[in-house]
Amino acid sequence: MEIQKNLEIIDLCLKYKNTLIIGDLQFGYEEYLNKKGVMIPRFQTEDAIERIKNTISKCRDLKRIVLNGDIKHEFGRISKQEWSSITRLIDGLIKDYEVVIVKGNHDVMLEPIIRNYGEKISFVEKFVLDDLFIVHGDKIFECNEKTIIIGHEHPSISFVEKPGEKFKCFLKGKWKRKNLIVIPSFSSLAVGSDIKHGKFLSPYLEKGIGNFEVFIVEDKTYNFGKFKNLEI
Ligand SMILES: [Mn+2]
Repeated sequence: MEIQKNLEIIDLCLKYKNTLIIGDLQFGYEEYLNKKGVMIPRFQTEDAIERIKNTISKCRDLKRIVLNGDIKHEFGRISKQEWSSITRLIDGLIKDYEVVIVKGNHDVMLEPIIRNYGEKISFVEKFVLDDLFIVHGDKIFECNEKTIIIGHEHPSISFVEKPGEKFKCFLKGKWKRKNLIVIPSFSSLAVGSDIKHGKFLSPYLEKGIGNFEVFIVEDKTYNFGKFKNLEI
């Protein structure tokens, strides 16, 4: 589904011309939970890599992959699981694509991994693509482009009929006079924070999301219209 001209939602990602933009992967989240005593099996990396491959297979003429921050979960250190997951993913991607990693707030220690790849990868605070400005979303950057794309927020939504179930969603609205698009988290474990609670992490969303359109991703993408008009 086209969320705006030339910008298409494909599964949990956004495609613009020959570039695919992927939201927060949060690798290493299981290891972190395991350490906290939550015993869940470690399937996240397999899931994510399969899902990325599947998404890529739906895109023609792809040349570039942009990972929009929070590739890893833990702050301040790199766990074994994160190191091997990130290496496997990047090894796979750089064979066929130019890879751009936009720095997220959890990515403070990502440099040692990325350094191994030399110039094949760009590791940046922000990435400009024609009139798109891609940033993680944990802090505001000034920009001249018309459309800002962020992750960080992990938007999802639940409905009264099924209060226990959350659906990942894209959000599209305005920030100042620019278009703002929020990509859901790509992680199968971090389903996301329910946008109904009205508390937002990203400073780009501090004025609320009443006028934002909600696009839910399930078997396909569903446009649910404006958030303020939803009966939930
Ligand atoms: Mn983040």
